[in-house]
Amino acid sequence: MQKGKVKLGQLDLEGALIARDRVGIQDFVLLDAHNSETAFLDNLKKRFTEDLIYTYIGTLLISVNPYKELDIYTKKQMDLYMGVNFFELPPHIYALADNAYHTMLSEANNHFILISGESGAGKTEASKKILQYYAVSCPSSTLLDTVRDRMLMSNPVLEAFGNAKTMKNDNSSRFGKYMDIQFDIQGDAVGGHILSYLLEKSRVVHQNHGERNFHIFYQLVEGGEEDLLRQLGLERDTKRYCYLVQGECSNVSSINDKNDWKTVKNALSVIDFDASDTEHLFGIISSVLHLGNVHFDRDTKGYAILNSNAALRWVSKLLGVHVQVLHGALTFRKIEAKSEEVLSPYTVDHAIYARDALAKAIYDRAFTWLVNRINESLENKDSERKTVIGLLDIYGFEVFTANSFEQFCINYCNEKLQQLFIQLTLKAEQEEYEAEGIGWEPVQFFNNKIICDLVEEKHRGIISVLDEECVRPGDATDLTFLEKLEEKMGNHPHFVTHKLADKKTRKSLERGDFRLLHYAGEVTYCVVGFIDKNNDLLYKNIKDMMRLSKNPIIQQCFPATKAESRRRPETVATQFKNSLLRLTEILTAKEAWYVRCLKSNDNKQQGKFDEVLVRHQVKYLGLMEHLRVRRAGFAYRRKYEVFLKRYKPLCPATWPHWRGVPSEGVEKLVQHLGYQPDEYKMGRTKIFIRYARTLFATEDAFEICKHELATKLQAKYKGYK
Ligand code: AOV
Ligand code: MG
Repeated sequence: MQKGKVKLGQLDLEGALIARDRVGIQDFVLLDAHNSETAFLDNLKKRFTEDLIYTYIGTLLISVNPYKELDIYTKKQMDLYMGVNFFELPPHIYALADNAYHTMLSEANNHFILISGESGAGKTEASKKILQYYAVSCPSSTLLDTVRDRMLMSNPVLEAFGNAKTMKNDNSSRFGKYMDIQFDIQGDAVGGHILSYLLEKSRVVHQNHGERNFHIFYQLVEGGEEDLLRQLGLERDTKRYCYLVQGECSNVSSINDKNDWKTVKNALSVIDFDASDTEHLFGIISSVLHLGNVHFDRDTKGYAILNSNAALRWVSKLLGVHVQVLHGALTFRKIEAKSEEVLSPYTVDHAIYARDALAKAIYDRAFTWLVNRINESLENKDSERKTVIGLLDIYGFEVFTANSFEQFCINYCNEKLQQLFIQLTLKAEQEEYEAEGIGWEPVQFFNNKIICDLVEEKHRGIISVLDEECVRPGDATDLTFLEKLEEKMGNHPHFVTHKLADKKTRKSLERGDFRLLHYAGEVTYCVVGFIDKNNDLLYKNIKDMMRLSKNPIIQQCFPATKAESRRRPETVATQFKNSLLRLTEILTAKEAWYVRCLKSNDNKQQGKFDEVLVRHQVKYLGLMEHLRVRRAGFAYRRKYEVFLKRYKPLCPATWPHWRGVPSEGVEKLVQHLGYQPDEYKMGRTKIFIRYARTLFATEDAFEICKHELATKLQAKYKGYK
């Protein structure tokens, strides 16, 4: 649609909207057989085969992972989508980004883009595309170029430290990320802020077969300069490091660690890391590798003694702690009894446990430090009013052969986001029609609140039961935790254990497992390690040692506290639950946009559309229900006052002033504009407009009218100059 050519009363922009040829329909709202799942899938598949990976449901964007580079993310494409209405061009992630941006500017409010989908579906790629679009397309000034570069460069850095190869995805996010991009009133990107969520730190010391540790370790060992490796005591051979070999796949064909190292080094310099920061950061990364090579033997009494000193010396040097103190902390536990301290020697298993706990703590805290450091470099200190677009990219739903506490947290997080989606689209939308007195046939949907409650409910949910076992003195173990679960939630329709397995899912279950029937599918969790990972305790002498470290980053990661607080720290699951609650609050205060990513197949194979897999995702993501609500519902709604205030120049009866009741003014206005009866409904406080195109056409008319008014005014006042 060309601007300026709109004729009011002829609002149907057929040519641009309905392209029904071989490329399928670009907005499901226009699909004839809108109730048929098969027609829905056919359309997705048809488009996917033509490399058209994006399709709309109204303003929601569906993206199907093509597993190949497409030529649709060029600067030329970005320019094409800039400032253009949603439905004028083929669906694109840029269109969504651009519309969020322009709505933010014109309404001066905050927005967020929720990117969801299971592991490997394309969330991280989508979030990068959006960020690139803002960085490249928003108005620019040299001063702000640094901020943009830093925002872009924060990505490779965080991915290096927070992503890893899993069985599902060669570049899987192992932390959750929410990033605010701040804009000033002119629309310039002026700053950013990142919140990170629960890093999967167990990966530092253990990887399942076919998986890797975090990318940065391999990048450093493969790509690090000779001098640097010498300084860090590293050899250029990932196989020499116990923490890197368990998955037996240090080389991955899709990953070039050497090149990635260069990218990360360059990115670090852009986000303002100086030589000393870099030296200390990589000192820490290397200390973890050396720590993994510290081994223990058994002495005659069965206690742990150090096998060799070489690795230990490097750890001591790089962390800036005394080698004797380190030795002590890894082989003895300090127990405080009344006024004296007693040293109790570790068994080999215990020593390994202490070593691994230290490695995880170091890496996890260094990661948090890194996020804070990036935030400092993105901070905009200017107090001028800013609006934001938040980008949410978390770890997707995942099911492995063995699932533990980490998957439990990740999948719980996905339940929460699905719940938010339901709340904001299916539920709130339908409730609003009711409240506004708009006639409405309710659309049924599966509400996963029941599963969220099962996990998080106070005093009754799985997290509560786990926390109780974690503080119970005496003989609490992973198995007693499982027993408590059986006792408390045995009857819950989404919870299954060994005893109940056959009745509910007809699939047998190991004794130490429990199964949750998640919105996205069944997951069997092994309880081993739940108590320990949830407690996440670090022995006191290890903490004391780290506080005396000479490495300035470690000093910030293990700050000296005056007196160790008597209060028990919150458990990992509870902290995570609370951080998700805060995230929900942050998001619900903003206007939402959705990108739903679908995985095309399980083999990362390009061009393959696995119908069964895609159908399953379409189902559990609630896309059909969303479409039903969208089709029967209204694309836009505005309070009468707001609508009238903006569009009143378009009608002689309302311009320049409408003195009557706002709803009557709106009625006059839309009749003058030629809205057809099926295009809108009048609610109690708002006008509801069925199709986005109606509003867009009105908006275009408004632009023309504004222009005409301005010209008239100019002509009128010319004489006064
Ligand atoms: P995820 O973020 O959703 O998974 P990614 O965004 O990392 O998934 O995508 C996985 C892989 O799919 C990428 O590394 C690309 O190879 C490919 N891919 C995804 N989107 C596109 C695209 N638009 N064009 C081309 N290739 C793409 V996870 O973080 O595991 O939940 O936890
Ligand atoms: Mg990801």
